[in-house]
Amino acid sequence: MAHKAGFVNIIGNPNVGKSTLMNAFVGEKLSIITSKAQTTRHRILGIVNGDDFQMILSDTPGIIKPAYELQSSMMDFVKSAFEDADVLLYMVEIGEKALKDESFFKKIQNSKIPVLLLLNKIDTSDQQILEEQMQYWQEQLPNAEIHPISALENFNVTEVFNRILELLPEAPPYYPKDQITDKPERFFVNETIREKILLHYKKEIPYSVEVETEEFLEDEDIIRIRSVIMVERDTQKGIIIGHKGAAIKKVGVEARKDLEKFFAKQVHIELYVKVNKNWRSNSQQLRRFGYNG
Ligand SMILES: Nc1nc2c(ncn2[C@@H]2O[C@H](COP(=O)(O)OP(=O)(O)OP(=O)(O)O)[C@@H](O)[C@H]2O)c(=O)[nH]1
Ligand SMILES: [Mg+2]
Repeated sequence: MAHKAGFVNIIGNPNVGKSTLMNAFVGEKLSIITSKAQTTRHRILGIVNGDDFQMILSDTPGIIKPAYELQSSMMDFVKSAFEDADVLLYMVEIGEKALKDESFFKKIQNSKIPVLLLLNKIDTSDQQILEEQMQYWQEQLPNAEIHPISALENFNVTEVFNRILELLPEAPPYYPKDQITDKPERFFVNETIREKILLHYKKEIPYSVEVETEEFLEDEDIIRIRSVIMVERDTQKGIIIGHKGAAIKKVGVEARKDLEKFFAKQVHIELYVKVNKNWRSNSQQLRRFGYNG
């Protein structure tokens, strides 16, 4: 049988469940997930390999109207995902209307490649609402094939996966068959720490934070990590650290637990906080952190 391979790019509004779905397909927690919008900031590849196929999924940031340079870079990742897709997965959640950014929506409507509209979170809905929603989206996007799913509860996920396989073009693999992502180990350390910050801090704090791992030393039975939590202003530094260091300690403990699972090895993490004034609007800093800038 001929080998199939292609890029399957997941796009949609913030918080609809894009990262949850990619992790479900890959079977690994490659992307962090929280109930806050703009959890994902990068384009992250998740590669599913089979004997006769390679499905290269892309998780992308939720589509927003950018207000500062970091967000513009995030939207550049989304744009790039339109450019190389062989199959587009447009994810919406129950109850939502069209994309906040109309130009992106037009691109989906005029797409020349197959579009699967994934109506997610149907576990929160009933049959009548579901039917109304299916009809609504069919009218909005007559070119799309609609699949109701629950990425969280794994409902219809395998069926969608098999449908994507059918749509993949014949091609040789793009990546080595034992590779499951394009991102280095340090990226997952940074993201895991950022996830704990999204979970434990309020308001603008998570959005003002970037994490950089300065040291990643792997021994036979332990990985020693030192990471910097970067904030935009002095006042935020104190908030991250918390009373007697309790808040940052909690971040470290929880991140360590996740990373021990991820790397299947004992992990030691040292965290500290640095002020990097207005890094979100500084193209040089953004490039350093892996954004196009
Ligand atoms: N009830 C329900 N919740 C879901 C489902 N899929 C995802 N969620 C929840 O929705 C929230 C957002 O999920 P994410 O996967 O982070 O969403 P995202 O689209 O990647 O979000 P951004 O990266 O911010 O754009 C999390 O709290 C998930 O647990 C689902 O099928 N049902
Ligand atoms: Mg995400």
